[in-house]
Amino acid sequence: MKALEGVRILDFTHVQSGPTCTQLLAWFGADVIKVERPGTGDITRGQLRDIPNVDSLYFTMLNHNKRSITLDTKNPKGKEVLEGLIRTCDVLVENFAPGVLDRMGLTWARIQELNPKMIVASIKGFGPGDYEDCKVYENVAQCAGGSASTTGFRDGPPLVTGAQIGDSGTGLHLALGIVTALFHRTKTGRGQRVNCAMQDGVLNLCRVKLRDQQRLAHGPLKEYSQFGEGIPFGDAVPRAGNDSGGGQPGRILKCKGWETDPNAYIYFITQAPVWEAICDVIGEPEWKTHPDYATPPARLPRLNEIFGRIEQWTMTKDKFEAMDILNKYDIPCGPILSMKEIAEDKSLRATGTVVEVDHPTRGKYLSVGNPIKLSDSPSEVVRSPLLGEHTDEILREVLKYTEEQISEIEASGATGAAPRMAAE
Ligand code: CAO
Repeated sequence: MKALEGVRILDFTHVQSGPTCTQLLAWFGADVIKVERPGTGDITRGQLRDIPNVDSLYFTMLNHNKRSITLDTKNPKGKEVLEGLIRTCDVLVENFAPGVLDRMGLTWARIQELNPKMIVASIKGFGPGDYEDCKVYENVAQCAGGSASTTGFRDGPPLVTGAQIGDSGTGLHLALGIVTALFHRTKTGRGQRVNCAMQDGVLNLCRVKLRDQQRLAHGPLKEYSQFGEGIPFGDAVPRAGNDSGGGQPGRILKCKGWETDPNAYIYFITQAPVWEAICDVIGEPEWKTHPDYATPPARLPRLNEIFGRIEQWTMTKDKFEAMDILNKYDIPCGPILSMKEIAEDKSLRATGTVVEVDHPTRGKYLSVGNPIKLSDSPSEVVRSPLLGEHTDEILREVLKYTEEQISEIEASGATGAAPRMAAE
């Protein structure tokens, strides 16, 4: 039995943030029913397409293990079906723009009237305040949540990161909120609202930078390379390049082949307890006792020189050779892996973190499986649904509609045209 078996989710999500959340719940065994607009469905089905007329990887990689029903919720019959689903589901998850759910007539009061046990989980760009009505995408959240101003190099512009901390990050936060509300409901018998703002989610992931903002009031941030370079700090946390965000200084260093391979680099951390081993490996044994290098505070103003010397050593090894040598001494380090290397990584395949999925119109593709491993409830990745693939099944099995009722709904246009089939 899967951990969330028996939990039914009305998935009213689209694009990335909400679908990330409901995909996780589906992997844990929840029955996730994705409601999509007839004809187009989730807009990502057609975005960034690599194969004509086939659901994009953007969509397929975010919507595994779900069922799809097409429903025009602005059609009276469609609304009726939607309300039927609200009565039978445990959780409604949505990430529409602010006000959309209310405009559909689905206010919190109406939902509670239909199903007092229902949990309503929402993602918006911002929480209540000046920007509460704004539509938001990933990079807006990264910028407003403190990530962009603290990412990049000091002498360059703010940078967004490829990690989707605004979308997928907030989806993860929401999933935790939902299971927490489900747990709470076992005691209270009542549903509640779960709200996650993308700005808040990003800020939560940038918490160490708010830490540094406050440390600035008490002096320079000595672990930032700009300290050793003698460059004064301003009144806000600066961009720190590849400096480590923790108390153990670290940098990205070149490895053999860096001139031609953009990923021939290693992240190297000069953790204090292994300093002596580092000195031996790089051929500077006298640094173990030299007052300028022997202690962490003495090293802080000299980080550029120290990492420059370590880099002279890493440039003589490829990143995997360097890893093998450094790991023998427990020196924390990590290769810069390209997506190609990750896609081919045997361990990630073996654990199901990278999985090959077969899709009726696309064929085989790679996806990221569930990164959260439960020993008693392993996740199996099932291909994403075709648009409206389960419309009939849901009307019949979940809502218990008769053939006559189904024909009536179909005739009203509420469910749109028949689903696209594999052969078409
Ligand atoms: N049947 C009929 N109408 C439907 C429907 C259905 N099945 N599903 C959606 N709609 C309608 C909605 O009712 C809404 O109509 P109105 O504006 O007339 O009320 C409309 O579709 C569009 O909804 P939207 O405003 O949410 O969509 P958008 O493409 O304009 O905006 C986005 C997209 C992401 C910017 C916005 O939804 C948003 O800000 N969401 C919250 C933040 C968020 O999650 N951002 C992350 C996006 S990437 O993961």
